[in-house]
Amino acid sequence: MLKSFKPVLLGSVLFAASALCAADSDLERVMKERNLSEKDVLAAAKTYQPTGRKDDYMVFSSGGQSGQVIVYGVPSMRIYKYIGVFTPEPWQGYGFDEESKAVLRSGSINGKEINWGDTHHPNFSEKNGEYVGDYLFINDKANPRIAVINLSDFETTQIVVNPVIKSDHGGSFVTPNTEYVIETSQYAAPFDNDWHPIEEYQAVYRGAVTLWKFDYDKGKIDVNKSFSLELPPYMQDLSDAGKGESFGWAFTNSFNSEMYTGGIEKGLPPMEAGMSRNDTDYLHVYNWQILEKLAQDSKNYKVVNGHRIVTIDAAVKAGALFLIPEAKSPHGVDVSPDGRYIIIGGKLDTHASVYDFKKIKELIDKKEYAGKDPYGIPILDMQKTLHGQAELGLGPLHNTFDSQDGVIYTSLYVDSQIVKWNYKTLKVLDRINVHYNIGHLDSMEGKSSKPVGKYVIALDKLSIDRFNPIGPLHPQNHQLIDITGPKMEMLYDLPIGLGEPHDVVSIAASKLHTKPTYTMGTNSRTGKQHPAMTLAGQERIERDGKNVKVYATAIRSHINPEHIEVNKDDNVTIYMTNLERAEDETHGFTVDDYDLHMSLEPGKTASVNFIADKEGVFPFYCTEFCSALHLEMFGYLYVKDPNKKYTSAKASMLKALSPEALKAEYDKVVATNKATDDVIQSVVKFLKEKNYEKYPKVKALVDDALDQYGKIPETKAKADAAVKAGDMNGAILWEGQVWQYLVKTADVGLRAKNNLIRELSTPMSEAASNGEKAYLRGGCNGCHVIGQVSSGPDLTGVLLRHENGEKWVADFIKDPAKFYEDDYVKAMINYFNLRMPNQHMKDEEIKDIIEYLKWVDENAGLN
Ligand code: CUK
Ligand code: CUA
Repeated sequence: MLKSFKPVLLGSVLFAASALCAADSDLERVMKERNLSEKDVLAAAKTYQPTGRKDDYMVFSSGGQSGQVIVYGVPSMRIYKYIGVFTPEPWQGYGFDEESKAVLRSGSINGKEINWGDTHHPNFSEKNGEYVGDYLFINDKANPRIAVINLSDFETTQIVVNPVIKSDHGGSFVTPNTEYVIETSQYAAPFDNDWHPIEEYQAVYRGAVTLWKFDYDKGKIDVNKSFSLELPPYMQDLSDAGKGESFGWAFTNSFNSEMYTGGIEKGLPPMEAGMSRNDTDYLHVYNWQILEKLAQDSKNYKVVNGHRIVTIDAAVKAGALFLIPEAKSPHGVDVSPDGRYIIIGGKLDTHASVYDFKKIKELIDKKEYAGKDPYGIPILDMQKTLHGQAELGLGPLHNTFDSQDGVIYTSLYVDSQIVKWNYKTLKVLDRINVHYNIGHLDSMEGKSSKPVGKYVIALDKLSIDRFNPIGPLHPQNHQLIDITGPKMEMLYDLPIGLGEPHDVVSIAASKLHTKPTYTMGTNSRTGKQHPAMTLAGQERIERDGKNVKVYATAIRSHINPEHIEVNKDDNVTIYMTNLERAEDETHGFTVDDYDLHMSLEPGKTASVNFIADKEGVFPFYCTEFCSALHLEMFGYLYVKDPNKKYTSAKASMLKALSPEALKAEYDKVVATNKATDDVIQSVVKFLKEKNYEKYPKVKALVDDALDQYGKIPETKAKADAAVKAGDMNGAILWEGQVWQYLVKTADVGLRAKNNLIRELSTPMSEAASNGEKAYLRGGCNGCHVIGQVSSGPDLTGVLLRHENGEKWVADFIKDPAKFYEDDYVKAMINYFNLRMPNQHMKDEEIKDIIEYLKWVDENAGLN
């Protein structure tokens, strides 16, 4: 097996240039030890991201019963974030600070707080049916709601509650220019909130599709401009918006054309039997552009709970609503990228049905109907609208598309397979087993009007035997499949340890434009400046009767104020602004025992509010390990009962230091500060000489460093004043604070310097870059550290050290043993007590390494 392995690897990207004996044998050994086949290693090579390498696609997965959204990368399948959406998420402070609570609580239903959600279908904002990485929408099936997530910071900014339906499933689907977000009911129920017995099912219970109007510039659903369309109680299911040819239309499945109502407890056959009795159910076809107009005239709609519902009658009269029979109890409905075909998974049928919108439109235009349903909705003939059916296997559920014309992938729930087929020719092309019981699937940007394909992700419901056991509740399994070849290839299993995701959407990473930090004082949930933004020097505590407002700041590494004193039962609000401007310098904030938390990314202002109903002393602290003095970043909340008498204990137990000892300590701090400042000055000199202002990223870091540095004079003055006043204790503490600022300045300053060096170094030629790779592959860096003497000599300037240096170095690498008796080399061997080994480099590699060393020399001045 290993024999045949070599040529495969030689041809592969990973090892193309290598072919070093050492590398091959290491690889073979690891493969043997870990029992990996060639295919495994190839799959690893297709998914592995070396440290620092970023993913090509970002995947947004519904979090199922966790009520959140899970974000991971492709091809690495590394998880990046869990976005709090319908459920509190403490890390982000979601549901624990006031700003996010305002969002979460706007999802309360009829006054009841809802703290969980069943998220099913995420979707991106679209332009011309193509994904735009500005917003993500997701539905909550259990408590019919839609959430808006702003993709500039991956935060949930809005939740709207559906005023008329009681559960949803066909959401959140987006029309091609994000005009509307579609939400369709699942289980029919009365629109109003009154009691209606099941006998009134056909008369009063209803389904509906709600068209939520999206205001793109505001990034918000406009509730007042949104409306619904009344539908019969057929148990509507998944939906999709038309595009291209079918622009303006939308399609929704259903599974209870029987209008069966169950009653197992009364001895009646269960729902599942009654609702799968008919051979066909109904595909709902409706035109949102016509409905939009109908919703402007009150004779076309009724108002329930303050929301407009266009009636079935009005829609039918205006030619905006039709039904087409579809094979019984279908599930997924997906419109092809060009909008011409509508593909429906059979679920209880082994077929997928392909409807041709052209044919549908013709029948509509000719008003050629096969009949009417009991609600007067015209029915179009199934056979006359079908392009055809393809026999795929057991339990076809969902579809996703490829970049190749006509190619579609369909999940088979019962067969645990993905079928690749062509919806135009109706031919099956390939199938692959997945593990197990797949629901949705998604190719890259697979449901947009321009699918990329490349990979398919299979969302498997079951994962038995795939992963280490973690108890009876198993993770879901998201499998990554390579679809670039004629045969699908399994690459990777990702256990999802948070809820049962139903669907994912994926987008090219380059289409996401996230902000690195917030503009100072931003309320991240509104995107606007927070009215309580507090800048350095504005920290204060304001009291108005029982209301206490604390305007606080956080910056490495202190919270200001550090002591907050309130009375029992005061209504306390702490507004906090993170004054940091550097990326990734997040602070968190909590008050012990009060069930509060906020996450403060750089520039953010957030707040916590609580009734100080418990007397005592409560530490508050920064919850992110933000600096070497993070543990010191804390303070105390004192809650005092104003009606109680307290006895005081002895104030201090420490003996005072002698004046000499104090002086010695003071001198030591001052000397340390001087030394630290020297380091800073050398960095500053380097930065200035190299015109750091020209590089925005470096400039941001330097600005941040100077922020810290700028606080020194004021602090130093306090130290000097303390010396003058004879308060050596105070002087030592203030000088200590000066040191804090110096250290933070140095920390950020050095980061700026490293950044600048990267900016300034001349770009590597291809040869030099290959040379660096060969250098690293050969393990040269094990002994030689560039810019530094290590267990071998520094190679900076090595080409200049010898006459005819390039040739000398090349010969030396080729056959070091030849030089062992050479005077210079002998001296080196003695000094380092090591001999340069023969790394069996090929001539081409040696040539490249020389190029690399030239590049090192060119940039030597930057160290
Ligand atoms: S649904 Cu769950 S597998 Cu909500 Cu799209 Cu089909
Ligand atoms: Cu700020 Cu830890």
